Amino acid sequence: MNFRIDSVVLHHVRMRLKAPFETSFGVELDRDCVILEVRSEGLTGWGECVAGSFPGYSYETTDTAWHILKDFLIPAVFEAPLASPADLTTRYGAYKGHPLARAGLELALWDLQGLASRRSLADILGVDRQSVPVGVSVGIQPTAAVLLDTVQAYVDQGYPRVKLKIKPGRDIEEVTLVQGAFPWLPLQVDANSAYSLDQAPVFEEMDELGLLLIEQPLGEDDLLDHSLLQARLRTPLCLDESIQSLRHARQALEIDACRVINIKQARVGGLTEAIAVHDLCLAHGVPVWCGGMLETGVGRAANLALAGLPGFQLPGDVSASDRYYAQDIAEPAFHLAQDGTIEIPTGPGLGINVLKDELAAVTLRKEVLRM
Ligand code: SMG
Ligand code: MG
Repeated sequence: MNFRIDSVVLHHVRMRLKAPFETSFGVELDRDCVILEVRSEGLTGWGECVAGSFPGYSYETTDTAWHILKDFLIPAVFEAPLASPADLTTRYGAYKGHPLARAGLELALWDLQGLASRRSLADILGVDRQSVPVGVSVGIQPTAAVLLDTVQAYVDQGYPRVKLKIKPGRDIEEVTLVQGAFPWLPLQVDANSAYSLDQAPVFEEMDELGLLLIEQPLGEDDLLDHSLLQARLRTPLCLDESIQSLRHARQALEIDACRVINIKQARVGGLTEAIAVHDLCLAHGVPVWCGGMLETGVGRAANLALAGLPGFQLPGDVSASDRYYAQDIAEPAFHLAQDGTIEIPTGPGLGINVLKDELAAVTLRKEVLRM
């Protein structure tokens, strides 16, 4: 199959979150991202680049991604037809970094491939599940009372596992509080790299709480320190920011820097690399789960399909659409079922329909790039 890419429309969107989302690196009230509309021979594929408004989670921002897409990656796809989404890796050639920008464009090509072949993304990936178990990620809350109310509300909605965001000074006490109130609830924490190895005693104390996992406690470039920390704990460490490629995953497993991996297709530069990380972990018996970047319905559809692969053994941060936005830019909305799962879309490609009016309503700037 050959794709000749005729044009790409970039949309910088800003969507108001239902509630502010606070992590160790800052608070987000709005979610910025770039929506990509890629036209190829009468078909339109959609992608989402999850780089946000400030370099908190990643060095990439919506503006850097826009620049990289417009000036380098998109011109590279205009050069000649592509045989498959995986072809992008060679097409990008010597360009370094910017995985979030790459992944956004790659996603639109997967959508196109599905549309052209009338197959769902899940089907193309060889997924045989109909739905995937999900959890919810709870940001740092203003007070203990609000934290308990927030968790209660998600539990009432049926989320079977909760992730708590932590940072120095806002950790053990809050986790203990939630655990005391919901002793049966599977809990995990995410520090977004806010600690250093000399704070290991915090995690040794946390080790007693029987958490599912501790996500990204140390720096993104601290693989070695994660392995030193893991050696002091029974609770599995899970890496997020540190794993930006298959090579990182292999090296992390080799030095026991983590025992679980959070896979985000965006963070590793696209679905192709995400599948490679999944396959490596599956071969090593290392459980993975699907991370989230507060995606719109576009990115969420891809996450649901990816999370259907057999190595995804833990609930993902792929919550229902109504966890995030009052009005999404794509339909259908994804709903939490009574058994704590969300259905994987079955329509061709991503299986979604982008709502042009809703998209226009949240678009700050738009640019059409032609071959
Ligand atoms: O999409 O539900 C979601 C958010 C999940 O906590 C979440 N993501 O480090 O894992 C993580 C954070 C990054 C969010 S930055 C916008
Ligand atoms: Mg994380």
